[in-house]
Formats: sequence, C-alpha cells, structure tokens
Amino acid sequence: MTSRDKILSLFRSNPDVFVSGQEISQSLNISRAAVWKQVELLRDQGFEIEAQRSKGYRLVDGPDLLIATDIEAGLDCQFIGTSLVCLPEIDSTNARVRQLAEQDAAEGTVVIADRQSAGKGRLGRRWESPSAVNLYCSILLRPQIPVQQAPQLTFLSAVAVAETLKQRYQLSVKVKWPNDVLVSGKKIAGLLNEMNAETEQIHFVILGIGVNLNMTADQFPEELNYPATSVLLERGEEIDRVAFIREFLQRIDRYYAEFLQDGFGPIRRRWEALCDLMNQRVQIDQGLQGTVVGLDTDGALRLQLDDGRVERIIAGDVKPL
Ligand code: BT5
Repeated sequence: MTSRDKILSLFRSNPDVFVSGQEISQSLNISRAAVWKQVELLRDQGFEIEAQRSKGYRLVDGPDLLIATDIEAGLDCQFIGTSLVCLPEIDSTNARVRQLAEQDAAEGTVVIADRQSAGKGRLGRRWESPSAVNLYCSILLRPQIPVQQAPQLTFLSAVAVAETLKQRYQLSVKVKWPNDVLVSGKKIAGLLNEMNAETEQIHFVILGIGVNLNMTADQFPEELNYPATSVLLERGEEIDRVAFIREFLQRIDRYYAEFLQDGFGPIRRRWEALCDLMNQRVQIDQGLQGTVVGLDTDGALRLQLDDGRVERIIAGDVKPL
C-alpha cells in the first residue's frame, strides 16, 4: 500500500477528528517532514485538509477516490488482487500493467485508477475516463495455455462484469460479440485485452476493463459510435464503487480458477446464456446472413447459414435482421 493510501485510510477511519503528525508518522514509519509532503500531495489531488500545530491534521472534504485498503478489506480471492494498486490518475491502466509485467510483476497484479488521461479503446480509439466515477482496471495474468486460446479470456471479463451488474443491481445485462457489455441495449462496459507472447508461449495477458458506474449524462463524449449508459443512469442513484469492485474481482477470480481447471466450457456457456443475439437471425457487415448458434473455442462467432453449414466469423459487425 502506498503512503498516500495509508494516510487516507487513517483519515477515513477517524472522521472529523484531528490525527496528530506523530501518530501518522509512527503508523506509516516515515518522518514528520514526509507526512507533511504526503498531506501536500493529497491537497494537490483536491483534498481539503486542515492543519493545526497543536492537534495535527483533519480531513475536511475531498473527492471520493478509491484506496486499496478499502477494496482489500474482506476481499476473498485466490489469484486476482494478490497485489492491488489504486492510483488517482494514470495515462492508461493497461499501459501501467504492461510496464509492471515487463518488470516481472506476479500474476494477479491489479491496477485501478480514478482517472485515465489516455484511456485506450480498441483500434486506437479512446476510452472516456472522467475522475472518481467509474472503474478503470487492468489485471495481469500469466496463464499456461496455448497462444490460440488467449482470446477466450476476453469472454472471462465480459461474463464477470455482466454477472456482477446483473446480480448486484438486477439490471437487464447482455453481452455483444466480440466483447461489449450492454444494459438496455446501451454499452456500459468496454474490454481491451492485450497479450505478450512468442509463437508457442504466452508471457502475459492484460485484461483491461472499463465499467461506467456513477458517470453522468454530461460526462459522455458527444460523438459515440454506440449508445452508452452507466449504472447511475439506469438506476437513478449512485452506487458504492468499492463494493462493486470487490464483488467483481471475486467473481472474475472464481471464473479464472474454473477456467484453469475446466477450460473454456463453463465461460462459453455463461457467455452464450447472456448473448443478446443467441439463436437470432443476423447479418454480418451487410453480407452473410444466418442464425447465431454460439461461440467457437477460439472466440469466433458460430453462424448457421440457411443451407445448414456453420460458418466461423472472426471479425465484423453483427446486426439483428
Ligand atoms: C472498448 O473499445 O470498448 C475497450 C475499452 C477498454 C477501456 C479499459 S479502461 C481500463 C483499461 N485501460 C485502458 O486504457 N483501457 C482499458 P472500443 O470497442 O474501441 O470502444 C471505444 C469507443 O467507445 C469510442 O470510440 C467511443 O465511441 C465509445 N466510448 C468511449 N468512452 C466510452 C465510455 N466511457 N462508455 C461508453 N462508450 C465509450
């Protein structure tokens, strides 16, 4: 845990009272001057902290920023979250986890940011990442599976996000091939997986997950290539981000353990049960028409044509007919 997280945690567990500089310096094992520096850094991040020579410091007000200890309290995971870092701001959590992976960070490392200044979508697109409202998170995995099976992990995150939203908030959640999560037909989450591998061996996989939680209508970009929403917009009230994140991490951890033990089958079945266009007639990119019959082991969409043959769709836009 960072010194910033420890101080914030101390303040939050002592609401409205002064905490002495000495107490902070002892519990963090840093000098009084270092405590002062951390307080200044928090002030730069928008926290209002009152300082009184005889009494110490008191948190008066501040943004609802995430801290690792809050998420870790009661977190029950086997693989994911073994190391959890919360940052007030970063360019992209995927980029940060890639750096950590290249420095040999362990499987299960998670980076969460309150804001991304250069959040990435697919194909060089941008992911809008305003501060203190959503989840922007990247998870480092080092699965010992054949390279061709790595795309299966995209479905792992899609199913974990969708099931958490569904169970926790009773939303009508669907997944859209290849890797979007929709509520009432609007995009609520985006997933960006990256891989580092040689021909035969996966070095690491990064699961990038962005979920719109407390985002308000005016925080969405004006030009969207797909209608979008957030949990706040669907439910009309703010949700507890920490509780959502903890439940999501536990769920994805459980599904990952199951994936390592039983393979893609259980994830594929869950994904197919959540798929918006399962058993429906669709058209791919103004061309091929057929009925969606499921997912293939490499993540391709299986489309049954009118003559009964099953075609594998690797890429393309799927529209209902
Ligand atoms: C995605 O791309 O859906 C993948 C997004 C992954 C974001 C996470 S956040 C944590 C991690 N770190 C990163 O840097 N990225 C990952 P794509 O399918 O290309 O969708 C991008 C498009 O969605 C944009 O061009 C916009 O039209 C739209 N968009 C941008 N921000 C959005 C938002 N917050 N909610 C819904 N739609 C959005």
